[in-house]
Amino acid sequence: MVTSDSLEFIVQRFFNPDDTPETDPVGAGNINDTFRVAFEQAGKTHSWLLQRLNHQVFTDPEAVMHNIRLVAAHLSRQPDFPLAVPAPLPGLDGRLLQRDAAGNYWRVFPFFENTYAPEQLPDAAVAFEAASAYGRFLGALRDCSAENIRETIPGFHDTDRRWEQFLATVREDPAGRVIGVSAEIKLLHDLKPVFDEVSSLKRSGALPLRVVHNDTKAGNVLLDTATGKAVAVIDWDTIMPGTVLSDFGDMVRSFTPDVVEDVAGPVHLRKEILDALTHGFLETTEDFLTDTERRHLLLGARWIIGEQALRFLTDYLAGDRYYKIRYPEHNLVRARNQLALFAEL
Ligand code: GN1
Ligand code: MG
Repeated sequence: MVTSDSLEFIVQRFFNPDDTPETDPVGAGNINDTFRVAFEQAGKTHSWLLQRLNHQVFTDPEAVMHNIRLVAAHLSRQPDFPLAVPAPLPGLDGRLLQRDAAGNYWRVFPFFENTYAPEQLPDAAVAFEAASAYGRFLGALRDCSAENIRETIPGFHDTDRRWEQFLATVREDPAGRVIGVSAEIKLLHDLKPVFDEVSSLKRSGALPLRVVHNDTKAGNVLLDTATGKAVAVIDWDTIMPGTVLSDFGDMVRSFTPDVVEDVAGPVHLRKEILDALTHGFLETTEDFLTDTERRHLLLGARWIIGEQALRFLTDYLAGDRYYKIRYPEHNLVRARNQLALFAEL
């Protein structure tokens, strides 16, 4: 966790405040640590989002900020882009990343007041609005050249590679957990043909390489609390060259279940939410998606739900090294939920 000394030091680096501002943890991210920093000035509160970047996961923090800066500039050049751009705030020395004594990397973003992230079982209207926002976001990136964007996590959606890592972890069984999850391991083997189908589609060159978000979960879009309208797409760390199939897939994965990702099921897929996502996404992407992309959106959902089951189970077997966990079987529960959702889809 983060010490209050370190937090205070970093706040100085960005704001040099006279008084110590209030800092509270916010959000439900599985990788980074996020805080709201609130300043009182003349009876008014001004808030910012302060975040510690997990540099075990993002081993090249400068590459992450390079991408974010580039994408922010790209979107800001488009007067009709309908969403807010969460451009990072430089520290007092002009750098976007500040390091504390322990070697952690910190950055600051705008805090959007009166918004919420629809993580708690969103209804169809919310799903439609969120999918439209993600669609517009991707549309605004359609002419952003993939060559200038760095790979912040190499092989992030290289499922063949993740499959090899899974097999190796099962073989080595470092936490002695394989014996308890043979049913789940078998289910992953059963869904392997979906991974193969995606891999061969990618290899065939039939899918355009685009700059995509890669983490389009329900927690990464902010909606206005009063009007329900989308305000911003956030969490840009995984923006990388890839395919829209995974962005649509991650929406289906995170919006459609009737139980949140972290709570033990039974999980069911809500068909009306799938329909709403599909409508919202197709409506805002019709002018640039290719036929091949459109026809394979559901394959994208099966892929990403399966891949996420693979990732969660691999991490459980590895002894919980990647995702933050809040209880001992957390990763296993997460993996089971994805497997159940896959079966329903
Ligand atoms: C992680 O940090 P967060 O919660 O936005 C993960 C995503 C997973 C997601 C599952 C860099 O996202 O890929 O889909 O958890 N991010 C990274 O909830 O691995
Ligand atoms: Mg993320």
